[in-house]
Amino acid sequence: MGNNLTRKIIKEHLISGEMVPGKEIAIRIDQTLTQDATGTMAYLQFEAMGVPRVKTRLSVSYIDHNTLQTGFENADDHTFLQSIAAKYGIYFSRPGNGICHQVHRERFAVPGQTLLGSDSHTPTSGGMGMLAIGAGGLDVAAAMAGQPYYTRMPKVVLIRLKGRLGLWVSGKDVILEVLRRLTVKGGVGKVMEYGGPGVENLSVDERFTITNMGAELGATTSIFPSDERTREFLRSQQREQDWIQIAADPDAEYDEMVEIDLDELEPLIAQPHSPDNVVKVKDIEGVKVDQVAIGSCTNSSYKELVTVARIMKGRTVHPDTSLLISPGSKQVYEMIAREGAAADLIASGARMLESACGPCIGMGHAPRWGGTSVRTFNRNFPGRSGTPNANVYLASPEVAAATAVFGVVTDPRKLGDPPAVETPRLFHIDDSMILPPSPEPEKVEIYRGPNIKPLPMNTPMPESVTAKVLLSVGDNISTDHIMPAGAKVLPLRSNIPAISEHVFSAVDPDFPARAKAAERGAVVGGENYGQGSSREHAALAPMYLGVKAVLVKSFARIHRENLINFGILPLTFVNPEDYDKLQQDDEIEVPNAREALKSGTPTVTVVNKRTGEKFETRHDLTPRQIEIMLAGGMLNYIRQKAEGNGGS
Ligand code: MIC
Ligand code: SF4
Repeated sequence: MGNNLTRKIIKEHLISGEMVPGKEIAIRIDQTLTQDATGTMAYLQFEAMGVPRVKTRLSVSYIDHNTLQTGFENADDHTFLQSIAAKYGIYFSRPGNGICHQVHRERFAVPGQTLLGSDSHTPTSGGMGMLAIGAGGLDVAAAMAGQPYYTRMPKVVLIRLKGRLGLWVSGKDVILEVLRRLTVKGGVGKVMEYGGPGVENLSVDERFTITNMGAELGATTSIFPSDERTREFLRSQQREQDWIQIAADPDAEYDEMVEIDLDELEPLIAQPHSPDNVVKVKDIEGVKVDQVAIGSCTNSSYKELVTVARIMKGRTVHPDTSLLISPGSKQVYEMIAREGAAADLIASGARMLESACGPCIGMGHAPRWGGTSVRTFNRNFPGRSGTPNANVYLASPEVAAATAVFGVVTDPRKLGDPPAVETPRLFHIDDSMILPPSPEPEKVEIYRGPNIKPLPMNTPMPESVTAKVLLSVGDNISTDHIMPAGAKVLPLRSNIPAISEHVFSAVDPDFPARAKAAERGAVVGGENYGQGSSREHAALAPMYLGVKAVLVKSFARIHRENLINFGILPLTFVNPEDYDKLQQDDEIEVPNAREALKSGTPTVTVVNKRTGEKFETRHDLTPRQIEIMLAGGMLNYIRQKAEGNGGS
């Protein structure tokens, strides 16, 4: 039996471990990317590792999230990041150059290589046959220091595509259909590998939309083969030399298979408040919409924005709606400006934003109180838009544009024939906003603004772990619930003491005070706890507040890895009913936790001291992760190892 594409790339990069689903593997990382909201922590951690220059083939630091600059903090972080990049051998994509995933796929992604990024949408580059994985900043820092990336060997799911998309149906509808069928936890522990005869009918841009939003399935990553269309794309970016053909063997084996007939898809839309709450647009037509936002790393290609411009041409945005456009990269922005499409958008009343994440992460342009926003983005978790009670829908640029015209959710098929827009044969290439690292790194001084506070450290795990239950939450809690982003909180990403005051703020504003009073806390949750962003602040800030353990029915992958990296015990209930036996303020204990972890059994017993009840939980830590937990997190573990080596 032949190999699938995922296994081929993993095999080529395997450093240790067995390629058996669920077992820990270590893979070599060729490229890394960071963005400014996770990057400051990642580089502080990289500095702490004492490595003079990155050891990857390529590392890029992007400025794209924190660009609102309502105070000095963001700009200080940008200067810090620019100096770090110059000193340590990292390319620096300046603010204004675009969103990391859009720029990376345009200028850097390479088929067959591996990419680790401190952002959960890093899998976007999988659209051209790269194995691209999102992780916490500490894992990315370790990769820059030359360490392999440790993760569990995923199962590989074949998403077999056949047929061809109809008029007004796009890549966004493909991934919304996958989400509708598999749900936001359907991809946990899996790679979604696209194949079948329908692949060649999808443009590379459509593939990027699909791999981008594969993050919403909780998947480790998503990947397409690299074929002739990939070659054309790379040629149009003047990078044909980076192309290789890479695909699954014709007789490749998969762990699971899903089949999608592209001919049968219709325009789809995800309703509030989850990306898998998907229905046909025609079934909810007429919902009044206050705001339409087009852009983000999911749907910002040249072709999409020109299509939107053609729809808006000669029309005015509906009086009850506001239209926002945030092009994903300078390349796209400059080209739609030169082509005239940007002028048509401006003439229609669209509000042109800079090339950055912007409203996608609540950096400005929050909808009105209780308002409705239709966005081409990838997430619609409660509060993420910056308005706690806004209703956010996710759809394609075509649906969004039709909605902006009529002021209500609209099926674009109503507009007649779609505009004929071609993908350019040659993009405008200008890398002048990407700064190469300094040839004289010893002369580079690192700039540190007053908002950059030292990284807090955890303490080694005590013999028995005791904690007070601070909060019990339900299923699908996202990192936007645990550690919100948005214009108020994002500037604090480099200041853990300050940002920790916002942990769970939308769920329970008293959480930080209660956690500090308890000194040792625990959080109880349902299924898929920690879905969404890769932000390690959702582990680091609770750790700072004294959280020692999180007990849930199941975890999202990146968040669980982040908890381990910062020494917080991630426990899952062996019997999910035990979830109901824990209440806020209960005192719990994991007696002899150190011994239990060292003994190698995957379970530990938890005692509820209020009721005296005992129940079993799984930690499922690998031997390496057990060492990390005992040391009180990855940085302590690395230090201990370094001291151990130094002493011997
Ligand atoms: C997001 O889309 O949630 C973000 C903001 O890009 C995050 C990263 C972050 O929180 O900084 C992500 O997806 O990982
Ligand atoms: Fe930026 Fe939104 Fe993409 Fe995250 S999902 S990288 S916030 S555009």
